[in-house]
Amino acid sequence: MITCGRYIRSILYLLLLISVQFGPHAVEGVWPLPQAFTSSPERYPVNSQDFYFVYGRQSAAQQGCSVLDTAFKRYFSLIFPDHNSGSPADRLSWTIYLVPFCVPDNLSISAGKASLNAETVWGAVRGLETFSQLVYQDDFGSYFVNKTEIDDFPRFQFRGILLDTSRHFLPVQAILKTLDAMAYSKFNVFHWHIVDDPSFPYQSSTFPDLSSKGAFHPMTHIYTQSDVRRVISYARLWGIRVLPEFDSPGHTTSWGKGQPGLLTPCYKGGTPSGTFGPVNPALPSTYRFMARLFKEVSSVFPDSYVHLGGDEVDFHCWRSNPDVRVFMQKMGFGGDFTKLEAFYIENIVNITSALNKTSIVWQDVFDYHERVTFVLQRTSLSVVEVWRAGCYLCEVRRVVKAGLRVILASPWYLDQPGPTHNWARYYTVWPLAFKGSEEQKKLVIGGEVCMWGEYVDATNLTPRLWPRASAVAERLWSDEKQTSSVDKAFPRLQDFRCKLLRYFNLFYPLTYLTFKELNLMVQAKRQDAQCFLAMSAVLHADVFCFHFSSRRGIQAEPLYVGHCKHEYQ
Ligand code: CP6
Repeated sequence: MITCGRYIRSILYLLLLISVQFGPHAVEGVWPLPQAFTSSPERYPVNSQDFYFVYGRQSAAQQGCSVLDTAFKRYFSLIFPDHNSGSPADRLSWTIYLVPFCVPDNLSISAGKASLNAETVWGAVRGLETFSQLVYQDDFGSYFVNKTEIDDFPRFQFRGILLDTSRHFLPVQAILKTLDAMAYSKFNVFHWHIVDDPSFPYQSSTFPDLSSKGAFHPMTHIYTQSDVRRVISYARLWGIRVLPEFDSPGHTTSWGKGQPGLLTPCYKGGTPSGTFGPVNPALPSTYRFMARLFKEVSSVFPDSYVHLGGDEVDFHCWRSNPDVRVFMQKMGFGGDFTKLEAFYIENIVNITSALNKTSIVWQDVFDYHERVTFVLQRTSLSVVEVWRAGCYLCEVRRVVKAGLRVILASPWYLDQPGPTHNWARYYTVWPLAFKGSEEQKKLVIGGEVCMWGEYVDATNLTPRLWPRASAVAERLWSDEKQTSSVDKAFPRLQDFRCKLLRYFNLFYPLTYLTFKELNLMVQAKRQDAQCFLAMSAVLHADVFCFHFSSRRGIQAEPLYVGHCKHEYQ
């Protein structure tokens, strides 16, 4: 059996029944926009009864390639949600051959057959997504696909979404749903900010007390080892990598309960105040603990990257602690706590690189000290994630000048709702608009949507992410010149939102409301969801629905109201 390696080339044939008719240019409905395409009004009916996904004669991938076997079943159901005669599994016929030559990633649909050439199974999964978006139904429910030729590849290799499962616990189901939606927009990295100050939901096999004492609930609000495996294997089938973040030395309050002695005791007036600060960088036991934790993390999470955090370290507590100050003197750091932070991160980077992991850090680590920059360059493997507001492209430029790779997050904080944070704001970001050489620009490996969890839980995650995150997806996938106009993108995004609703196959009462219903709700001054309409020059119509969130009162969700065929099914 040939397994699905990264470099296996595959050719799939998507067999269609032929009879030529004419219909709309469906390629306009593909989101994110492919790099190159031609489409024609010539259209072919697609009938679920005689539609087959087949491995190509010369394909290196074959039945038994779990990624593509499951992708076939999944996309069959997504394309034909109403197909009910026999399970798709029974209907697929398989023909498997080896590809002896290199083919570009290409999707072509012409009379009689659609074929998809991809260099890797992941490329094939993206191509299946594109194909599924090309199929549409007419007013009578019949399926069609237009004659189309597409060559496609992503602009950036890192297209991530961060979910924060510490501020609010997100049930595994909510994560899996997000992974589905990520695949629809061709995101390929799930950055799992799994633990932080408020709670430690990761159930460590080495240190079970971390979650039994540090989670919101020791049984229900945790991710067991099998939960984590499930998320990773589910993500893999969608071609999504799972990048775990164990953020330290700050953002670790919740670790303290299950690991006494790890955090720095803060002092007030010469005596311990009873509160704790960041991880204690002055104790050898800290590094023994972190080495054991990362040893576990590196075997549980198979990705070659790990996120070490390193952001927002508050020096007050370190400064108040006499033992930390003695350590500073001993190390010759003087009163410069950035050197202490640098020393700490250097040790953690050494621990993770000994485990063959490439580390990613928040920009603070880069900013703090040249010494750290030196270490990161020496390992020459690290990536800096730029998150601070302000002149973020200035920061990107500084980082690439130092020869390090960059992930851009600053302009894409989708946890912030409100009228100013609309999709167009996220769409009109130009990640490479800084002065630099071609080589330096290549160091920008991609970007990331951050969904911090202070005001987000499973009830509002989906509407806060989609369709706004899709705007970022197009910026990270598509050619910038072809996608620079918000006005041109708007009808395509409206169309894609309808596809998302159909895909989700969920009933979101708020997203399904019509203008009339919303007006009625406003007039009725409904307490649970006071919605009002806002006309926007760019968007024609944005609807902002206000929820009472669990923490800090009212939050606004910008939604896009337009009529979707599937709305009331
Ligand atoms: N949590 C962690 C956060 C943030 C960061 N790290 C954050 C800071 C400022 C804003 C949004 C999020 N909530 N661990 C910074 C990377 Cl505006």
